[in-house]
Amino acid sequence: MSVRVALFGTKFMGKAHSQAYRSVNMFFPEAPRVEMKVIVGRDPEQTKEAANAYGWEEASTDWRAVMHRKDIDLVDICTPGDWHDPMVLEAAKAKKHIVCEKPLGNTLEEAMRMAAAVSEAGVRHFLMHNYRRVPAVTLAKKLIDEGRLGRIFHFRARYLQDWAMSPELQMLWRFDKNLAGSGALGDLGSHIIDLAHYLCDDITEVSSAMATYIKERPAVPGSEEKKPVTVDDAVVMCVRFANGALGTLEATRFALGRKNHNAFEINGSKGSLSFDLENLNNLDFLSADDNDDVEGFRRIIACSKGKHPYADHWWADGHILGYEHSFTHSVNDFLTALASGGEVHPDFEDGLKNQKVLHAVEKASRSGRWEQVV
Ligand code: SOE
Repeated sequence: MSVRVALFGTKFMGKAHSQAYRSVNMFFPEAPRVEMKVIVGRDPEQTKEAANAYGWEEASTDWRAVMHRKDIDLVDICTPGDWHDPMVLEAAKAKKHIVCEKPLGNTLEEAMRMAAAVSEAGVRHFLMHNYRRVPAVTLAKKLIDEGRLGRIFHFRARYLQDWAMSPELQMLWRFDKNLAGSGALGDLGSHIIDLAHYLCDDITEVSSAMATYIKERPAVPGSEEKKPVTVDDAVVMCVRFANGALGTLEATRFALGRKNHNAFEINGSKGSLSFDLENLNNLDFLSADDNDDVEGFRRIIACSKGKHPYADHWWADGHILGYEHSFTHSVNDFLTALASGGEVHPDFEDGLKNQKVLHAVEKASRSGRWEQVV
């Protein structure tokens, strides 16, 4: 089986997804073959350059026409958030399968509309929360499912970056609520909410505080003209899970020195797990089954063949994987499910569930009270 793909968006995520399709063809021979048909962008020259550099057969600036092409099976949406809703609706109308960047929508209403559209169209859908498929994180999920942590009491996660701290940094789409939906919350918080859902349970109730530290930014680099920032720079959340666990989640673009620090710790009755993307091949695991005199966190290097998720497809044992592999694994699992008809997550239903949490977090930050996730 081969799958003919069109990808929308030429920037960071467009590049990350493009390399994933190429790597699947190279390293995952059991997956359907990917035909990288066309990449779509706004600027004709930049899009042509991206097509050449990333390995797409063609470049186009006509997103709507590409959605309806007969020689496309799957569309991959890597655009800013405000394009997700119109593109997903059009893709569903054209009966294309869809991969979409996170968070699903800019608002709960959009996410509901998109989830309904794909379900009515009967197309397959996948949301790119790539961190589920860092092998150490997939291994964490396996250990939890096997009961190695026992009953989970705590899930705590933090996703820290620092790229927005300079007041000289100009207004970007990421600072505009109409274009991005929210700031650190949707961009980074949605990832750790997804991990919380994946590794712990559904979040049922939230309290939160959000802050915007830089309230206006130069309209263009170096300009005196300022534009208002309409999203959060940072958010902290306290959450309750359906299984009774308590959680704390923090997402910020103002953690000086932190570039992409995405970390969690989970504590259960029989074990604890700790992960940090800055050492993404490692999973720290403590087991209450160990003798007291050797109790402590052990460091698992999660890339040995026959033992660890996805390792069979890569290099020799312990030869270490990176950020980009998480996209390759995600794309592989989605394509494989497409071929087999099997389940694959996170899909748009998971994205909608995530969006309900994002919505409740904003509501709780305004009300100063605990809010139900509904
Ligand atoms: C923001 O800096 C960003 O690129 C997010 O948009 C991604 O989702 C995250 O994985 C890395 O950081």
